[in-house]
Amino acid sequence: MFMRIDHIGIACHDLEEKISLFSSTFDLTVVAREVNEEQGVKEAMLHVADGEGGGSYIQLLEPLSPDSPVGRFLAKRGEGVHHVAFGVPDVERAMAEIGGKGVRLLDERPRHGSMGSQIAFLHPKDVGGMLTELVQAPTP
Ligand code: MC0
Repeated sequence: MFMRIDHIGIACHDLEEKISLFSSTFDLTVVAREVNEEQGVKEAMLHVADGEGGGSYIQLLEPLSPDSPVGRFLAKRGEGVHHVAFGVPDVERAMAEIGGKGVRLLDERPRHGSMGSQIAFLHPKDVGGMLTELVQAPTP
């Protein structure tokens, strides 16, 4: 079902500061930046490696407001790993398969994600406390 780890999402208070930290510490390059109003985030993707069906990335996330998923996470838990995203060939099929196993889907339909992807989230309480994202990369 999963082709690769697409990205690790990291919640932070100051996107520019964390871009500098990750770029200089790990020698990573920012390949995309976006404000995603629907998800309530300003984010940057730092390329790590290429794998089957696409790349893998560190995604840095700054909330657009305290009353958003990442804003609430920061208030409750502080900065750190917010979610793990897996690359899938077909996000709607993966949602149906995983939802059919009793895992709660946080999205009724795929939503717009980084770099033109289609994404959907699974409830962290149903998968061992890990907020999980499914990512279908855009067709080249
Ligand atoms: C909350 N919980 C988490 C969590 N966020 N557990 C693990 N990882 C996280 N990131 C836990 C809380 O501690 C709490 O457990 C329970 O889940 C309910 O959380 P809450 O405090 O009520 O917080 P809410 O209202 O924010 O709901 C959490 C939920 C929400 C995961 C349902 O954040 C959500 O729908 N997230 C999906 C969308 C999202 O995260 N978007 C931002 C990234 P206790 O035990 O205390 O009850 S957008 C993105 O990443 C895009 C741009 C992309 O990749 O392309």
